[in-house]
Amino acid sequence: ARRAKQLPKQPSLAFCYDMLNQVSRSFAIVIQQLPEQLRDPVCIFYLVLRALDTIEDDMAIPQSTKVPLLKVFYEKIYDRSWKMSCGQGSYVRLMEHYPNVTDVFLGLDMSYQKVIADITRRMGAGMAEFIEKDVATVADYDLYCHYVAGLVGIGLSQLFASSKLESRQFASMENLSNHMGLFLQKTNIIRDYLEDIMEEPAPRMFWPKEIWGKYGKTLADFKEPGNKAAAVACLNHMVGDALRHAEHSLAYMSKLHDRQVFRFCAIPQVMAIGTLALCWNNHGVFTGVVKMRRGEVAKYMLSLDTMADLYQAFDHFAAIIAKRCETMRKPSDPVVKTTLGRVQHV
Ligand code: PS7
Ligand code: MN
Ligand code: MN
Ligand code: MN
Ligand code: MN
Ligand code: MN
Repeated sequence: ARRAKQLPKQPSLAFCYDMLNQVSRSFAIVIQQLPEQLRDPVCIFYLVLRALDTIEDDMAIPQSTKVPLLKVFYEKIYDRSWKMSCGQGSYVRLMEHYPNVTDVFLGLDMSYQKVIADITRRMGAGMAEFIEKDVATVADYDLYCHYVAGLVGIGLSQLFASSKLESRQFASMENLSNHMGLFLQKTNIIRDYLEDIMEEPAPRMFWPKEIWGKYGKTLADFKEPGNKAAAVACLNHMVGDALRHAEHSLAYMSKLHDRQVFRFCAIPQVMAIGTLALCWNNHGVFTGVVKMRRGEVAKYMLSLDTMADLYQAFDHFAAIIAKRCETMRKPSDPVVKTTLGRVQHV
């Protein structure tokens, strides 16, 4: 024990937190605020899924290699020698030095390892399914988002229950957990329109044709200056759809007991509704990056501790959306009307 104390912090663990800070500013902050028993498991869960997503996103990997790899990746997370060169930016280093993630993963409690491996298996299989098919219907859209984000919510709930910090019911709250993930993921998909359509060598789009088909002939048309009105109408339909999940995410968070776990869950959800409020009726989504101001994000990071704080934040952004619905040229438009109904409901 004396020797262990004198040694530097486990180098693989240092690598993992260093990586987390490089790849995600916002998750890095909320993960590091978690209670100690959940911090490393959630950090590793994040990095394992990031690695899986790096494979999914890398268009240089031929489909014939990628599909089987996505399906077996959950086995590689136990293999101390597994690594790969792929991805871009900081993800290259994550993949090259992946054995550091494996080292920390293999030191986690078995119950945590099982949850992480099971979710990774299901996500990889789902990603593989959507490599071979497009997101066409709203049902496809919900299913793709279930695979890449709803499952994260389901896995996190299982980790919360395993840690005993939250009640056992979290392990079986799949429906509400799924809504938590869908709310975040749909916000990311809406906001990333331009980034994803400009993707080289080919765009990767997740907006369902069942929605955009009502407004245009192709998704790429929406960024053309001549199609502003249709683009914004489509965007509003997408934002209205994402807001379906808000009331369920509030119901989920009302069941949490631990203050730090609550903050971990609530901060990203508030950023999501804040981002949706910014996106509503905002043509900027088609020309650049729409992002909440740093100061506004910081304000919520500092003071989101109770359900009352959370309702206040949701009300604030819902009211912004409602007000902008009411001042639109056609507030009687069905998309505007349903959205208004949804934000008045939260
Ligand atoms: C709290 C019950 C384990 C914390 C957190 C890496 C972010 C990458 O970034 O468009 O535009 O390139 O390719 C529910 C996170 C859902 C998932 C999905 C909340 C792991 C996160 C791998 C549930 C996050 C949804 C984005 C798949 O696709 O991304 C509670 C922790 C949460 C990771 C996210 C990410 C997909 C994604 P980008 P893409
Ligand atoms: Mn990605
Ligand atoms: Mn992806
Ligand atoms: Mn994205
Ligand atoms: Mn992005
Ligand atoms: Mn992306």
